[in-house]
Amino acid sequence: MRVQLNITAVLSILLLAGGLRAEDGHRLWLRYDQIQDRQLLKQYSLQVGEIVVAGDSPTLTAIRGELHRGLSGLLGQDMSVVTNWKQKSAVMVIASTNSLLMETVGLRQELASLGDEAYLIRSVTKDNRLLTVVASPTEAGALYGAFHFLRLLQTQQNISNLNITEQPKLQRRILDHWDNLDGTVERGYAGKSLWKWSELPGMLDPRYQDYARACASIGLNGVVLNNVNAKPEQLATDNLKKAAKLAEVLRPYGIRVYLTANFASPKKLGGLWTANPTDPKARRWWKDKVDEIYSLIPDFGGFLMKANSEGQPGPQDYKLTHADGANMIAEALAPHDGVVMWRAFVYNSSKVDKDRAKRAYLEFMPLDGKFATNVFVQVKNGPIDFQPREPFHPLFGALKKTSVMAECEITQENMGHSTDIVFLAPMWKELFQSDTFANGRGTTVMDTLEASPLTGIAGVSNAGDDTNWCGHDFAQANWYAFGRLAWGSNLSSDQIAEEWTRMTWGSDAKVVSTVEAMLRGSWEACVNYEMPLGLHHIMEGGGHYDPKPGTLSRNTPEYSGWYYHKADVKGIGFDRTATGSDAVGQYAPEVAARFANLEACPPELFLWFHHVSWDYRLKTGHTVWEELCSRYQAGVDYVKEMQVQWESLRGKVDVDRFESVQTKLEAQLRHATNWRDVCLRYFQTVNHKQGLKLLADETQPKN
Ligand code: GCW
Repeated sequence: MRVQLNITAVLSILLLAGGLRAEDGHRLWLRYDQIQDRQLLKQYSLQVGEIVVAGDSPTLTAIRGELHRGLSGLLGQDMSVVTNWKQKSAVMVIASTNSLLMETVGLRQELASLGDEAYLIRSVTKDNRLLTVVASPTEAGALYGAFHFLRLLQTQQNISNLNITEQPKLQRRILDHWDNLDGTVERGYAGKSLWKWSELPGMLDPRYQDYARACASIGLNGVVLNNVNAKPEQLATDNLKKAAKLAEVLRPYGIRVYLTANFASPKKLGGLWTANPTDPKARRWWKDKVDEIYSLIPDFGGFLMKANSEGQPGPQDYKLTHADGANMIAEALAPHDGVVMWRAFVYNSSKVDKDRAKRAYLEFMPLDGKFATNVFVQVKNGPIDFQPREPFHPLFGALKKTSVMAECEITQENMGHSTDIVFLAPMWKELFQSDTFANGRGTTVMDTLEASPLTGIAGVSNAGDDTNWCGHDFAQANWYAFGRLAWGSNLSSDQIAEEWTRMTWGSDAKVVSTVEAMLRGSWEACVNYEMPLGLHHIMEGGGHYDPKPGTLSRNTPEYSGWYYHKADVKGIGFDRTATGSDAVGQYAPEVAARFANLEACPPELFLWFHHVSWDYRLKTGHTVWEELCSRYQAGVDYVKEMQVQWESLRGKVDVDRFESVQTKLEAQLRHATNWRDVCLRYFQTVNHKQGLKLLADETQPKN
């Protein structure tokens, strides 16, 4: 034991000497370790000079704290923050259009033209001194600007001639937590909930503030604290007081708190006999409850609601519409400027719907224009349910008179939980760039979100109370990427990956290029080893981790693999063209024509839209069966390649995180191989095809 301790101690000293301190991932991308490049370090120290942050408020205190912590760490010396400029080189933060400092640097006019949360970062020379001005009309914008400035140093950019103007494209950039009051997290794979409801409001976990810092650093400005499968008690006074305490910690970081609400709350919590929106007592109940919330949380954002979906109560229980339900809640929130985010995630049993992909459009299109002005309809990225790859949801661009926000899933419910490395930025980019043809060619999903009267986007969080927040050190990249993309950044996935890698793993050239390369194709790899060519929903029904392609449940076919792939001896795929369910008909004609046409349909979505013979020859030159086999194999090969890549970083990243990622990669390989084998074997029992040369011998499906 003694010897072991000594070895550990020696090892830590060696690691420290080599610049690799022990890491546990809890600092996320805000590590602020000293810059190793000596020349750059010297240059930055001269350029930064002193830090000037004038004024006093909780947000300005947060800015001061972050700049002090960040710059002291990066520059390896205690960087004091002052309130007055002393004619030295300085980083100067200004959070108002009226400050005297603004006059000094001559940016007042430009600043006045910027919107809320926007900021600029400018290099200005004054009296022969370099000033780096981070300025915004709002404190929140100044905070984002300060984080941006820190990021420039973290990613080792040139800071001598800065001319940056940033403005978010979407107003509400929210993380949805599917966290329950008992501390469990639905589809959470990183420990328990971050929110310690049993300790609140008396005790405040220091991680709340770190969470706020992380979110603010990537421009997120809202958090839904609790699960969309909402318990009425969440709105009980005691719990609201706890939520108010969390709101207090998050507020200085520009983050507003939202809650989910159970539609039946007036009954289940309020003791009324009905929650019917036409009942004045039910309406009154919501008004009173909302007033109470605002008395505790003055900047409360509003409610996220899952209604008449997967067994949750809703207005249809009273033969009323989603609009009737949403508008009742919206009416209560309107005087306080709160919003309702009403989810469009609805589907029925297969007795009603032969294709569940169509349900949301069928229910929500007739309601276009009927929602109150403070209601969003929150639409999942695709029409089924957070599958590894889906076409964009047909409601994007179709709802013309309704505010629409997008819902993405950061937590890897269907993509290997916190075991697999799956970098989701390319998936979200594909979504945002999809052409809806809503106003002619070139109206992307992001364009439709931006054009919405209220604008917003939500991501289902992957953070829990694990030390490294996300379970997998690489899963932090998805939280990071979501924030950067929600802001509306035009960065490519590669650029986001590079930023994150430099901030999280360091700027060693080999580390940067290797991690970036691993991330780059990891989503496509997961699609390939789980559900390639447009296959979807063939996972097992509980945990959504393993494959289960072969089931067909009599009572709930919509939860069975077969419902989605319809494989038989002749062919495979879901016919969603006019000869089938005609789900393509829900898209703009140009999009529908592309998806419906066998030649034009992208191979990645082929079996989503078409049922074809196993021998149908694709543009790739392979038959469908050959293509399936080769894609499953390519997915597995990618994981093997990531193992080799990671191994090449041994000694270049800290031991703890190195080993943890290595172990996870081994599990990912088992996971990927299992998917490939189970799926190909199953399909082979159906199509009776011979094994293929395309697959390596060990993996060849046997007849
Ligand atoms: O995909 C399903 C998940 C449920 C989730 C639901 C939803 C919160 O399996 O766990 O419930 O989607 O989005 O409402």
